[in-house]
Amino acid sequence: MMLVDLDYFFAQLEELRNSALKGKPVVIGMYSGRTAESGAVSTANYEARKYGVKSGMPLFLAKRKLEGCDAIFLPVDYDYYEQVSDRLMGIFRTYSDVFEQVGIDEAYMDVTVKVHGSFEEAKVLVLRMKADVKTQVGVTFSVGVAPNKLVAKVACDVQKTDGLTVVQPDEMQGFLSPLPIDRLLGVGKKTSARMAELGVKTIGDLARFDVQHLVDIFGKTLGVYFHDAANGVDESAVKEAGEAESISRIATLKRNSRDLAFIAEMTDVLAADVHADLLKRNVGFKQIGVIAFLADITVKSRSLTLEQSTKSIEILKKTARELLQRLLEDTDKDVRRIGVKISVFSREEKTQKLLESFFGD
Ligand code: DCP
Ligand code: CA
Ligand code: CA
Repeated sequence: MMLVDLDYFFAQLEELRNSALKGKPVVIGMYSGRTAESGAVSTANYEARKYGVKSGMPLFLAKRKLEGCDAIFLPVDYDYYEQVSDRLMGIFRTYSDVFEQVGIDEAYMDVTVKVHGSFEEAKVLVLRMKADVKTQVGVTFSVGVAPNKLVAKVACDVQKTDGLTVVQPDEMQGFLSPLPIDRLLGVGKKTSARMAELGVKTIGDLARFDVQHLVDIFGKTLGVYFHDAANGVDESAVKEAGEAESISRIATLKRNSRDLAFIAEMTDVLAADVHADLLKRNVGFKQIGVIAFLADITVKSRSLTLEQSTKSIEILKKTARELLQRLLEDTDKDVRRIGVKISVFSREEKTQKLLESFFGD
C-alpha cells in the first residue's frame, strides 16, 4: 500500500506557473475579505516555513514573520489547483491496482499486484512515477510505502519534499516506536495532551499501554483504534471513491393520482423516513432521485446531483418535490406508487467521525 501526497501543494502550483517565485518565500492566503489583511494561511512553501509560517496561521502573523524577506503573498485559486490535481490523480491512477483519492493533493494506492508483492519493485514503481509526473506536470510529491494504509500515511510524512519512505513488515515496530503519537492519523493536539498526562508520548509508549485502560478512557472504538494504530495494525482496504450506497423508500398512494400536492405529501413522508436513516448512519447525501410507478405499469424516474453533499431535510424535501413536478410534466398517466432515493457516501468511517467529535482534533 502507499500514500502519495504533493509537496506544499497550492504554493508549488503557484511556482509552477510562475517560476520567478522559486527561491522566495511564498504564502497562499485565504482572504476573508473583511479587511485587506484578514484571513488565514492556506499553505506556504518551504522557504516561508523556515520563518515559522504554517497552514491555518493568521495572515497578519505570517506577514510579520516574513517582514523584509521579499515574500510573495497570493490568494488561493482553487479552480486552477483542482484542474492540476485532476491531471495528477489521473497519472497516479494508472500506476495503481486500486486507487483512492482522499484530498485535493493526496491518494492511497494499492499496488500489490503491480509490484508482485515486492517492496523493491514498489520502490522502482515510485521512482518511475516521480519521473513521469516531473515531465508531464512538473511537480514533486512524497510517498510512503508500507504493508498497510495507516503506516503508509505515517511514512509519507517523515520525509518531505520529494520523499520516498519504505517501511517493510519487519521494520514497522522499529519505525513507529520512537515517533511522537501525533504522527498517527487522528491524533492531534488535544488527544496528545490527554495522552501526555498518562505518560504516553511516543507511539512506542502507546503500543505498550494497556488496551483495557485505553478503552476505559476513550471508549471501545477509539481505545482499540489507538492500540492497533500504535502497533501498526490496520486492515482497511484501499477503496475506489464514489462508491455510493443508497437509501430509499417506496410507498403505494391511497389512490392513483397525478395531483402534485397530493403526491408531494407522500414524498415528504418518504423523505423524512430516508432522512432518519441518514442521520442514524451519520453521512451526507449528494444525489436525490424520485421514482414513479405509473398506472400503465411503466416506470419513470428523475434525479439530481447537488453541488455539495448535505444532511438537510429541507433540501431533500424541496428537491424531491421539484423532481416530482418535472416527472409529472413528462407524463399524462396517473402515479400508483412513488419512491424517494438518496445516494450516500460511506467513506466517512466510524473511527474518523469519532476522532473528530471526541477532541475536535
Ligand atoms: N490547506 C489549506 N488549509 C489548511 C491545510 C491545507 O487550505 N489548514 C490546503 C493547502 C495545501 C493543501 O490543502 O497546499 C494540501 O494540504 P497538505 O496538508 O498536504 O499541505 P501541503 O501540501 O501544503 O504541504 P506538505 O508539503 O506538508 O504536504
Ligand atoms: Ca501535501
Ligand atoms: Ca495532503
